[in-house]
Amino acid sequence: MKAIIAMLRLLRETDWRLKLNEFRLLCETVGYEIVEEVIQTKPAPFSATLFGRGKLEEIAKIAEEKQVDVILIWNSLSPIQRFNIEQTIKRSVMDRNDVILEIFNKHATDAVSKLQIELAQLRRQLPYLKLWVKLRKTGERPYTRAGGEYAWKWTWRDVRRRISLIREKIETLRKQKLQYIKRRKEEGFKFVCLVGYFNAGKSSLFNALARTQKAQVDSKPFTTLASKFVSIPELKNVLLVDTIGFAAGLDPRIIKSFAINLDEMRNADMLLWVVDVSDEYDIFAFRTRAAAEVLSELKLFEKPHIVVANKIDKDIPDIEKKIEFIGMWTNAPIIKVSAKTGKGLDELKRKINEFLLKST
Ligand SMILES: Nc1nc2c(ncn2[C@@H]2O[C@H](COP(=O)(O)OP(=O)(O)O)[C@@H](O)[C@H]2O)c(=O)[nH]1
Ligand SMILES: [Mg+2]
Repeated sequence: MKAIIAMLRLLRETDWRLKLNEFRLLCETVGYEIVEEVIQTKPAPFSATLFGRGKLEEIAKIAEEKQVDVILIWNSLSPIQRFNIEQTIKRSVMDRNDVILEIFNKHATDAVSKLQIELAQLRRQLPYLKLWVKLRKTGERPYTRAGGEYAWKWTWRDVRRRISLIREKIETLRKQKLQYIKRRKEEGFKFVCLVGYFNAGKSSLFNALARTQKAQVDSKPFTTLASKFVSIPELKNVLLVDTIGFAAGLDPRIIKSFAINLDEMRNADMLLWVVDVSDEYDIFAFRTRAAAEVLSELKLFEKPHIVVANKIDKDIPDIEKKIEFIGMWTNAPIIKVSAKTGKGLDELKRKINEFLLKST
């Protein structure tokens, strides 16, 4: 599928290049062939169309010439923006949240993840669908690839019904999961949950600490969706949890839809915040800030935690500056490790033990 990437860049935005590069990577992960990149710089977005009229027409022209299937927009779109852009460009439109959900969809193999993803998609679709019903001309259909398949045959009332059905199902599964955690805790187990940006190396650490291959490691983003639990040989009664990663600028409603994963983070006895310190400084800062903002929003910094500076087998430029940057968010100890070579893992295990002893 051919696609154009587009972004409305605000004048004050200095990290737009990082955002766009990461977005391109995510789009390519879904399988889109990017044929053109269009950027418009403005002091503020146009509220009804995001881009200016002229820019939209330019995108429409490129789409026509290059036979593009879909327009991938970095900015989060409001329902009216999506509607207007689709009407002008006559192509399906996806924003970064749609792209991430599409990646989730590709990687989801378990029922819980699938339900959570469907919930997130429907929740995003509902306001768009309401708007569409209001504005549509008879006989027309929305460009629904981005909005999801339901819009073709479902009214928003159907969607609402489906949402409450899924929510009930998730609630049941959620209770079961919480029961499981509670039971294990009563048996004396401690939960240690890996958190952090996608690709930081959470699944690799999970495998290295537990000497297993249970977690799938991949250079592609968001391979891990469903959580995995494993015990660590040297640490008695500890269950290590690998779960979904964070991304910059994710719609809070998407985060909320992953209630079961969030429960696991919230109910953990301690967290290991995994940070890839091998990234170039700008990218490191961009990703570390994004992860820290999620952790702070979810009040997870209030939990006992250790920062795991991963990938030290690689060249690490600006390490002191990076450590300082992490220190702006937390006073937690920072342990340098390599999930790949095993360096630093003994110290990490000692530290985990120390923390868990302190908290009992
Ligand atoms: N060189 C190096 N690469 C690593 C290390 N840990 C993870 N990786 C790589 O980083 C990528 C993402 O790893 P993964 O564990 O799937 O990250 P996750 O998304 O946080 O679970 C994979 O290509 C891993 O091989 C490490 O310590 N050193
Ligand atoms: Mg993973």
